[in-house]
Amino acid sequence: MPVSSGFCYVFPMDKDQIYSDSLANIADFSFDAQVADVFTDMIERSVPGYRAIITMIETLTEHYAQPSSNLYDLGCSLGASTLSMRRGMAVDDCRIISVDNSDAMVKRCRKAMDRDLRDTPVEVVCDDIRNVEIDNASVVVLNFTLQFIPPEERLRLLEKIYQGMCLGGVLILSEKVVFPDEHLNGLLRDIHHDFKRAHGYSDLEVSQKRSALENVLIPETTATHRERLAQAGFASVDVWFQCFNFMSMLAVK
Ligand code: GEK
Repeated sequence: MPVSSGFCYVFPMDKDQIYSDSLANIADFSFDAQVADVFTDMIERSVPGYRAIITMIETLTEHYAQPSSNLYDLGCSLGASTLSMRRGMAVDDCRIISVDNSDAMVKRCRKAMDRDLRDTPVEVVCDDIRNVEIDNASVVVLNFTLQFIPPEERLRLLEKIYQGMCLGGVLILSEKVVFPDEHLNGLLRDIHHDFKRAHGYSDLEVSQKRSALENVLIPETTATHRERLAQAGFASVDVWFQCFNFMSMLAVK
């Protein structure tokens, strides 16, 4: 693990075994304490390209953070993106606001921020990102969070973010996606499951986790995201990263 990546020293890496035993009833997935305890291991073994995206958030912050502005990490979990923003901070007088509505995540995120020695102030807020005011924002990160918001509420959230951003600010939007072509959609879904098996998840774990997420994580096509971002007001929008059915977009105001 590269020393410069930093977050391996901040977060516990307990192994995710939540779905390893056969469950009689599979409840909807929730970001509770059990998940928060194993979250780093879970997301790294489940989301192809996760670490590359986290690393690039540092570079994008270096490029887009404006002096005396706010940066937002919406759906921050344990704060991996927040720490990347902190590492990439190259201008003065900025503040990072990190928001998550999981109490378990927020508690652990606050501890991780205390252990990190960089000095950009971070406020970790336990709230729904739909309730949080966005103001004077030069960088906004939605790293695999919008997919958990009901689709009919996504435009309103993106409009609010756009309204609260500075001119020249960037939104980094990462999402699991589906594809309009049935064959490619099936292929990329299967390849993603192969990725999970290659990272040690059993067939049972893959299938029970998929059931748990079914009504909770609603993926859309890249075209839908692109159109919605344009509708929210963003002038420049495109994909900068994709690995199988996981992608990340930049939307610049
Ligand atoms: C990372 N961005 O490591 N309001 C606030 N938080 C929410 C909401 C909501 N309405 N819905 C979901 N969350 C992180 C990874 S994980 C992605 C983000 C994943 C939070 C939820 O509690 C969880 O912590 C996070 O969004 C999604 O870069 O698990 O696939």
